[in-house]
Amino acid sequence: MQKRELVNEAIDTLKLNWRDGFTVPKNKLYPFQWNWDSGFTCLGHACFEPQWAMRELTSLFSGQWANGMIPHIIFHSETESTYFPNHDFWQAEVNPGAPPKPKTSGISQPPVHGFILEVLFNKFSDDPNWVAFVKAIFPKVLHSHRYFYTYRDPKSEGLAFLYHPWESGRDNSPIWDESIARIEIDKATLPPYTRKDTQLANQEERPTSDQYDRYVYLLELGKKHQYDGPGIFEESPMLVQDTLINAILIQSNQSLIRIGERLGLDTGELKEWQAQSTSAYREKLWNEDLATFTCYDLRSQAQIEHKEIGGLTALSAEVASADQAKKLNDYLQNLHDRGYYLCPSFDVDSPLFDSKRYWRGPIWPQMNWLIYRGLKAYGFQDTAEIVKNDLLELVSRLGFYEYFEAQKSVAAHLENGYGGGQFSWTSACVLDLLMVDG
Ligand code: 2M8
Repeated sequence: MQKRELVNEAIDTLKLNWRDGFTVPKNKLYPFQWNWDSGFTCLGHACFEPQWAMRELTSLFSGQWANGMIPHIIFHSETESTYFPNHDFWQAEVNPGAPPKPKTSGISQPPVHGFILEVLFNKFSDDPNWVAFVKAIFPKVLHSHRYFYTYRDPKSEGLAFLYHPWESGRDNSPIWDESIARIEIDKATLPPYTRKDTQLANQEERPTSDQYDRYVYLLELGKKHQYDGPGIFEESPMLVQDTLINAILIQSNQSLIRIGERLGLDTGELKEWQAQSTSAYREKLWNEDLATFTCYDLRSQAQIEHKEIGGLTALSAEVASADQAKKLNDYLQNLHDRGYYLCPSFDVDSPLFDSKRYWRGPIWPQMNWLIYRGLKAYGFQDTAEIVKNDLLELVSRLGFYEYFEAQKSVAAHLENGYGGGQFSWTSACVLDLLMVDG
């Protein structure tokens, strides 16, 4: 596909997934508004219908809880029935601070909205409507960061924990295997449920049914503690300081600090969080032997020793030191030399690598967008171009899919990507890369 065709198809896909106020990631497979998907989707709106970006964020923040949390799903429709778990399974009303409407889930996702807001603000800062919008939403984004520091960092380390794989955005990554293996599944007490995803996407590309049982167990655990109670920290078998969530938090803190300084808003709290988070991230999560950043398991009190995509987001957050960044760049160059598309979501040399199954190996478009920008920020222009061009090649050859095969030799024989087609964040990131970066 030529550039013009790619641009047109990306715009058509975003229009197709637009629901008069917000965007679904993919019709039927993901029929509601998702937290970090919405952030990336704004990048696409900004290229052809900037008003939609304002409406997208306004819709998302209409689901914000009193404690500051932006839920990972906003169920704008209560009748849509192609997704599990729906709002009635989450029962967010167990927490008195959840809004009565729209209905929401009870956990969050990587807080991308601070840095997305900065991208939008940089683009439209001459427009008084945008300045007013940024000023109005700034305290809400700030409050969503406060949620992580208040409820997810009980020892005030500057690193937020997660207790459900869905919060990480990388649902079935092998990095969670050990944590979720600690769960003892008792079918007699697990509430009955029916998955919908495997009716809409290839079963071999989705998480397994055993993993779903564990996702439901952790959802029930959260519900039991009103989704923000201290019992979660005490009881959850999964308790991890994640590389991705914390890198995104740091990246968004920095964006909010810059926005706040330009607009004369108070950034004191942000600066305190930021100072603590950046040094904790660099020291506690770096693994010298693996030459990457790793998640930290608060239950076993040890790093989760795997190379995976979350560690690379230290580049986009610009939290890596020059030496750490060079090692991450070498890692990517090596994968490129060995015939992989950049950036595989998991260590290709691990027996746990699966180039087809969801977050256990495939290429994810929004991750390439982040890592591309991170590499550029550190001056690794060549690798940045590979990361960008690999994504554009995959999309133009295989379509606007949710994720893609990582091995070039395998992808050469494929006619499509993996998961859902006509995917929103794929369209938005491609549009931004083509229209903004040329
Ligand atoms: C995937 O996760 C959802 C649960 O949130 C699912 O599998 O049902 C992940 O890829 C996640 O990162 C993404 O936000 C979501 C919607 O695209 O799908």
